[in-house]
Amino acid sequence: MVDGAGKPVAEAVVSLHPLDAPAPDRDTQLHNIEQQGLRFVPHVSVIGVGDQVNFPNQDPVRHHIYSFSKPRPLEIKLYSGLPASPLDFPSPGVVVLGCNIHDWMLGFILVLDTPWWSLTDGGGIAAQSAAPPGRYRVQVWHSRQPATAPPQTREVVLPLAADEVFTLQLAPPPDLDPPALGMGG
Ligand SMILES: [Cu+2]
Repeated sequence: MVDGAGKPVAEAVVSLHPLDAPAPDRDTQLHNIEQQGLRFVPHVSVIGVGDQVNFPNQDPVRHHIYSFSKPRPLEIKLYSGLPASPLDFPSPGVVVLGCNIHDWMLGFILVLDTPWWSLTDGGGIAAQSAAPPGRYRVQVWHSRQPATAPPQTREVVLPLAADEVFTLQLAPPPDLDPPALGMGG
């Protein structure tokens, strides 16, 4: 995985979607996305279709989190502590999280309909050895892809005859730091 300048891209999510057979069944899981230090932790979560997510608020202030994303619009109005129940994510896609109170808060949930995915490392490399031989759609997604850019996809046959190279155009890193307090003026 490289960027426009040919440099390795870390933390891209590479997933394999089988074309010849349905993806295997898997047990659904419960995930946590905390609000901690006025941020979403983790900043990026990868979950499976049908999984559930809890949004525990660890901060001493209330948050009001929302998403307008098509796969899973959501809103949890001003709350402290643990919301009454986790939310389910029945459709694949990218869910962008925000907070009505704290404009800089930004988080992502990538919902995948396959168990075969991995993250690129510091060298831009992702390896996947669990998927059986066959035809797959490879999907590549990164949280810094421009919001309007869909994940990149390509069809491949496993086992690969040669490494596949993807080039991603990425936006600059967002500023996730809460504004400095007491610096008014
Ligand atoms: Cu907030």
